[in-house]
Amino acid sequence: MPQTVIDDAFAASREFHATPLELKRSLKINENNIGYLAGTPLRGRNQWPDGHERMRAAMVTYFKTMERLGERLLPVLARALGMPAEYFAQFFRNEAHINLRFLHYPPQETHDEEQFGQGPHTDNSFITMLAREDVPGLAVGLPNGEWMAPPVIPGTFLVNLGNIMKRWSNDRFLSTPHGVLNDSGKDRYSIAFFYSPNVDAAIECVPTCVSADDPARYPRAVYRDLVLEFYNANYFHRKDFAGATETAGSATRPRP
Ligand SMILES: O=C(O)CCC(=O)C(=O)O
Repeated sequence: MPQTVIDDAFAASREFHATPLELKRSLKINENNIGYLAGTPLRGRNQWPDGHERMRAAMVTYFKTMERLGERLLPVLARALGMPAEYFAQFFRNEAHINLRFLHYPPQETHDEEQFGQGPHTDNSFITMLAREDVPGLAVGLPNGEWMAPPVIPGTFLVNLGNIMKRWSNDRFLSTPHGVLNDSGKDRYSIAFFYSPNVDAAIECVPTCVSADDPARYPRAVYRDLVLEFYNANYFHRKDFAGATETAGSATRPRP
């Protein structure tokens, strides 16, 4: 991943977040989290502001470059679970489900410890690749319940495993609780690339993670249904919003 693609994407994100509030409001997140196309849930067109062509191009280039990176990670993750290298590719073919989120956390003026930039949660993706700059704020939850601030290592992404990986691996790989509290006094930007299978993929615990002693904890499920369930549980703007569920396994303040 060339550093210029990342730098241009951060510049594009700053450009977007600096546009007037009315313009951003006109692109309000919708029922599909991106928009509907031909009535098919989770297949949608992005919403773009008029003008800002360079911004749009930088974001699209970033998206496409990250998608190739995601595809290259699939064999590594399959082998890590003892499966043939090509195993996961079939589930990501003909459009993986990808959300790219350009995040802006203004400095928090409050010292209220419950006032998060993003509350503790796990992602619903297969994996999430996070680009960060040198402004702290992210904390990840460790299995012992402590929170740590992962250092920003130049030239790297932070990779969080998501709930789909947890499900597919029958809990051998857990999804990472994380949250953001920007008390740095500066604006913080990050870019989260949520990489998940095709919405029609049937997710079933992989055979290497299931045995007589360790039976499957999850039934076979179509990824689209899992996403819609997650959106309805977690996003207020969904018409079927059912009320927040605990997604992080812990609701404690992330403490770097
Ligand atoms: O901004 C960050 O560092 C984390 C982003 C994040 O947790 C998310 O979007 O799920």
